[in-house]
Amino acid sequence: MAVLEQTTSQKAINLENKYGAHNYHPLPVVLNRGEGVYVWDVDGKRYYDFLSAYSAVNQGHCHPKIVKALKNQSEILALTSRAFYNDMLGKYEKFACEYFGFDKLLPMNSGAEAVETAIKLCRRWGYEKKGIVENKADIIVCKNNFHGRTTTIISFSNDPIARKNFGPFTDGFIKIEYDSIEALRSELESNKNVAGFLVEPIQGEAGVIVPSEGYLKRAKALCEEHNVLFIADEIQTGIARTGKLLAVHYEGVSPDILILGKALSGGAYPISAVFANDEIMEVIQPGTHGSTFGGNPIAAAVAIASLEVVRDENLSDNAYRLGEIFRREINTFIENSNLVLKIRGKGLLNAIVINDSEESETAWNICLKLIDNGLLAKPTHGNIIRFAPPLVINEEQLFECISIITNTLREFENLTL
Ligand code: IF1
Repeated sequence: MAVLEQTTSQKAINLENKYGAHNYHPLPVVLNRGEGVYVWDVDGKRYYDFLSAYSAVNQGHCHPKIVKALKNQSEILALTSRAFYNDMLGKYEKFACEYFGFDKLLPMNSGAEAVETAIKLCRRWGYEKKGIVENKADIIVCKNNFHGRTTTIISFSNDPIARKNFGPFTDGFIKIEYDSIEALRSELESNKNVAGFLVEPIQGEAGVIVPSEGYLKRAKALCEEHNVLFIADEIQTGIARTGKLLAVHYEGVSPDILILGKALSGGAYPISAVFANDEIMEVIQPGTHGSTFGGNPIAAAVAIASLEVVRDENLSDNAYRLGEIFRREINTFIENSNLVLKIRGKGLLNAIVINDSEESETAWNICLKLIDNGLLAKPTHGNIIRFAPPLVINEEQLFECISIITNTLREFENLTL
């Protein structure tokens, strides 16, 4: 290729750099096609996708059933707004409520919107049902949480990069240590204005932090004891990703409020939802909340198809079984490694911890080498790499990816750390 001719990749990167806000630092790969567990770059190179758009593409890229639902509905009726009824929303609400075991859902679009919705729902319940003095409600959250990027949500983040120069922030949130029942008990016993406890069943962005066995069950019991809503943010861990339909199901926990997003659409369309039973959801009355696109006919059709795929293709069982294999094989590698300290996760939501500082470039450099070797993954911190393929991956493909990952890691083993 002529030296002066910019590659298609370079042109695409230059366009984004020139015309797009620089709110991300993507890995240097330009994708133009996705199918199942694979994506291709503009030069025709194929990769295994081990990020799955942060667990939005659990059903695999461009799943034919989901694409068909998207195309069909978009040619019939795309958007009515909620000023009118439509023939798809009620069907979806019934299907999804029975699927997850709740009386009602409130349909939104992005994950952060659903988290904001859950916060409003919890606060209003606190005032109107629990009797907290208005504007005094507190919601307990965990340190190192990630629940989205709106101003209210970053108000309770402790990530300085996500917060700096975005103030002033929203009051009414109390941060406690994650995975600490004592910290939760202490706050609940001393503070009668707590309306809810918002928690990720596994902290994704923090580095796939899996809490102690029994943490979620005991936290739910404490919330019940203190008349506080247990709010599960399953936007990343939900919909079969961890080997159960919901990560809270490992401990038999039924949240008072369930927040879903991402794989509710299989990556085809922004769809999120907040689930609750009537005694909570009934505090929402006409005019108290809404969204132009929330609950639109395309979202309804796509979400039904996406959830049917999870059920019909047994994606939870597949994620559970292949996750066990993945962690077993990587742990075997770790036994003889100075580079990798541990692997942690459930189902097909896993991460390895590199024996280097959070500020190091090691994880990034490993991901660059993984790109050369045909697999896409991204560090979640300087020393942690998340591995989360689409849940439709089969055993043969998983073993090929395990080879790619371990062979790539070996190239970094002899570096002085
Ligand atoms: C980014 C990671 C970050 C989430 C949980 C709510 C949301 C997310 C548990 C908000 C979104 C995405 C956002 C994306 C990168 C990714 C992410 F954890 F998955 F890796 F950022 F922490 N609750 N997570 O994971 O949903 O509004 O994005 O639809 O913002 O960089 P959203």
